[in-house]
Amino acid sequence: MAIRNCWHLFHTFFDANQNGTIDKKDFDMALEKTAKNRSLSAGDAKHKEVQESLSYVWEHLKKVADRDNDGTVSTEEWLKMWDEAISAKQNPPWVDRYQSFLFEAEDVTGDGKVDEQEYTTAYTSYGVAADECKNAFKKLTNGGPDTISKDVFEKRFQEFVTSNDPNAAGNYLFGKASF
Ligand SMILES: [Ca+2]
Ligand SMILES: [Ca+2]
Repeated sequence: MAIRNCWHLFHTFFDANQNGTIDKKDFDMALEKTAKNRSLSAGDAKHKEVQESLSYVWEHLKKVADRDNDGTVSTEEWLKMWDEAISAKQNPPWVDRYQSFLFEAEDVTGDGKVDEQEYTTAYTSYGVAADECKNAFKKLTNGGPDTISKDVFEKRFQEFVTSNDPNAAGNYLFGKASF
């Protein structure tokens, strides 16, 4: 994966409390953000589903990446996980579930498509500037429909992870329009 994408994913999305490592607390914050964006209350079936997805992602991320078993994933451990995944041409085992979580977190109306408004709302909650989100969404959907389906989302995710082409649309999946 292009190294900038690797760090963008780490610092903007996974290390939610920005303390330089990924641990359970970051996933608790991700749950809070998602509940707020989607107006979910604790006890709702949907809230429970999101919580289960995030636990799954964290448990599997920890299993594959936390080599020294200290309960956190450091930047070195994160990088090593991706290096190995890319060499093996196989996504880490938590990726499918994370994609589904993220897509559903963004698709507020639940119509199976993410539009510019939904994309911007989701990523501004992770601290990406709204203008940057809007520009990134244009690049992400360049030449296609103005919404992202789950299939397209998954294709762009693979580009984000594996492509070294700075013009690949997948670079814009996580709200960053300039590098
Ligand atoms: Ca953290
Ligand atoms: Ca560790």
